[in-house]
Amino acid sequence: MNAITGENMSVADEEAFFKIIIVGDGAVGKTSICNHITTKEFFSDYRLTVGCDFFIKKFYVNNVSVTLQMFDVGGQDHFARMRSAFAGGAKGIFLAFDITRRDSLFNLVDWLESVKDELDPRAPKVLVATKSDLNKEAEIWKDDIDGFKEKLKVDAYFDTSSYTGDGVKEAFEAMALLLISKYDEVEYTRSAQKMKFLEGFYPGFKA
Ligand SMILES: Nc1nc2c(ncn2[C@@H]2O[C@H](COP(=O)(O)OP(=O)(O)OP(=O)(O)O)[C@@H](O)[C@H]2O)c(=O)[nH]1
Ligand SMILES: [Mg+2]
Repeated sequence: MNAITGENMSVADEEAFFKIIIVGDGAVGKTSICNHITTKEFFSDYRLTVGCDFFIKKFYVNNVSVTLQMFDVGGQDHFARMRSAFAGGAKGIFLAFDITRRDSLFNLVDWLESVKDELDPRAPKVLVATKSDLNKEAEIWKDDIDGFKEKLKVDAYFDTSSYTGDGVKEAFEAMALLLISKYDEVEYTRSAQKMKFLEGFYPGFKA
């Protein structure tokens, strides 16, 4: 039993917990993908994210329970100054672009640049193409995407649609797997993260 938190540490130790961020231009479908993975709801009207939205979802990969805390950063320009603040301490990043808007892929270079100093250097990068149900209106071709996979040095790529649900679960499960493979177990358990937090409040604190 931990004296300060009053919790049985051995229970919390079995769970992984990561903060991740999802970035990309306004209206590419970042909030929609988070809505799909958490509640399966789809809203056809556009409700722009003011500042940042927060979602939480638990996955089971390789017998590990992985909780992802998702920071869904508003993509419209007027929120640009807040971006790096929301990215602080993120352990992984989704880079999202809309297949019907060519600029949204090219702008991911700037998006990554604007948050990269706040990310853990090991943070997995998962590139997601959104709105695959609208592929008749696509403005982006496979060669463009292959070029950006290299340029952004992404760890994985998925075609997704929050409307049909295609590829969404796969993208999040891949992120969860990448996270547990890139970080040491001692870093990602809830208890380890709580210890770090407590050390900040009680200098010299030891479990
Ligand atoms: N057809 C289709 N429309 C989608 C899909 N994903 C999102 N949309 C639509 O695209 C619009 C923008 O979606 P959002 O999820 O709000 O976009 P966002 O990236 O969160 O936008 P910001 O919060 O401004 O950064 C909405 O009208 C959604 O219904 C999809 O997979 N297919
Ligand atoms: Mg949004």
